[in-house]
Amino acid sequence: MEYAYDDQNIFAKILRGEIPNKTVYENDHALAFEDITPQAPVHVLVIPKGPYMSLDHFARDASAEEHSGFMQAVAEVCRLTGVEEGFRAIANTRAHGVQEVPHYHMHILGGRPMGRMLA
Ligand code: IU
Repeated sequence: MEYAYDDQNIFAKILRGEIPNKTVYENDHALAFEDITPQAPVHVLVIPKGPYMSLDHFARDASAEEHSGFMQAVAEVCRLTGVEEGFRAIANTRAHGVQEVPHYHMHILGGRPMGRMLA
């Protein structure tokens, strides 16, 4: 499952500071920022700082420290946005998953009840 990471994708540019973002939380291995087109009162994207295109690439290739840093960012986003009543985490993946930006990102959606959704 080899892949070519496109370092000109928009999230790579955000990570390099070439494009501004509304940061919610950042650590050594992950950045969390507000989605530019929010689909819910809380809509935050959590991305790793490493060059991973999709969830399965990150799961396979990232180090323990990167995994830990990413999940710490998820936890901080949940704490900071106050989604105690629940939320939805989504990782759209490549063509069938309708992934638009080819840098792995986890959507955290909350602040209202989500609709039932499997596909
Ligand atoms: P995807 O289908 O999971 O790849 O969704 C990409 C998300 O990135 C989508 O919700 C966009 O609104 C969001 N986004 C963004 O926050 N900032 C941007 O500059 C761009 C897309 I382009």
